Amino acid sequence: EHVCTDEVSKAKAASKSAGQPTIFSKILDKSIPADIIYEDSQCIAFRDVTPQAPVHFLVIPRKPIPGISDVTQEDEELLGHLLFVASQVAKDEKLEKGYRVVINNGPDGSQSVYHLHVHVMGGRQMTWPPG
Ligand code: D5M
Repeated sequence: EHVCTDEVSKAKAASKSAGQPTIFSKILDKSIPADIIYEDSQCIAFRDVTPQAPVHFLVIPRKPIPGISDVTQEDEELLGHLLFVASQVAKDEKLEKGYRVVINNGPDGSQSVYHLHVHVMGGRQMTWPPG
């Protein structure tokens, strides 16, 4: 089996830069713009530039953790906070009919930006399984 969609090849290329500063560091330091819809001392949420649903935003920690596979026990509360914020922003975005929360990790997970982020997608019927 040989899967080679554009998304997948982009993600595989990106994994080679793991550990380097990412585009999300620039969003965090405001050197590039983003549509930020929530921020606090630990995280920010902003709209995804390539939305896969009518509502698609990302919640990212200010701490530059490359991915979910890189967390340590000291990140346990932060991880809970990211999910809590995801739920609150989903409410603000009026996703009362439901939504999907996704964390892509590593090449097989098609992660393309190596700064931990929680995707929240809603506003349409999602399907299962994801690709
Ligand atoms: O998803 C990374 C996501 O990040 C992908 O859905 C596009 C989004 N992205 C990339 N650059 C930007 C900027 N500059 N603003 C907003 N959103 C962005 P992954 O889970 O790594 O595949």
